[in-house]
Amino acid sequence: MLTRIDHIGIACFDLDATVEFYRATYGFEVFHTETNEEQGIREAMLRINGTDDGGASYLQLLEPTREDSTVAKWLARNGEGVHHIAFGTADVDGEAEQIRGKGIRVLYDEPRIGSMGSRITFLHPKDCHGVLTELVTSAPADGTGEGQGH
Ligand code: MC0
Repeated sequence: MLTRIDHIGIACFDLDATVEFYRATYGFEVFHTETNEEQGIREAMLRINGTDDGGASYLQLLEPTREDSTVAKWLARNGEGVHHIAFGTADVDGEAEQIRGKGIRVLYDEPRIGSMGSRITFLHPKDCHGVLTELVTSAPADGTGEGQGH
């Protein structure tokens, strides 16, 4: 079951300037930053709100770290903007399996490591009405109660 919007991924050219925009305009503060070399991005997670299940939703600001990354390619073609949405689930493996069974392309055979130690996979945007869609099981430490048994 998909239980929440985990985050909205926003591609940007200058992470620090974009973080400052969200701070100055809306008062959102950086909750976490990291670089994910496999995905070719540097990111800032802005925590937007807590949810009834103890989880949270984030804005994920993404700056590419290399020219051959998916985000760099997307920015070159589209400019800055919403890059993907991510749904939270306690069972990313099971969800991916079920969705694959519906004929939708799941991009990874096995979930990979995402932000804050989460486990993630992606669905092809061409099979999702133009939206690159991510499935996320958070690491247990983030308070969502997800990630148990992984
Ligand atoms: C590409 N397309 C998109 C899109 N990216 N459509 C909507 N949203 C996007 N973000 C469209 C293109 O416009 C093109 O359409 C078609 O898909 C093929 O795109 P391409 O770039 O030419 O082709 P590929 O196959 O090289 O790449 C597309 C693909 C790739 C979705 C497979 O971007 C991918 O593997 N993405 C998943 C990984 C990712 O995005 N990582 C960065 C975030 P036309 O009509 O021109 O054919 S990492 C992250 O977010 C982690 C850290 C986390 O959350 O924890």
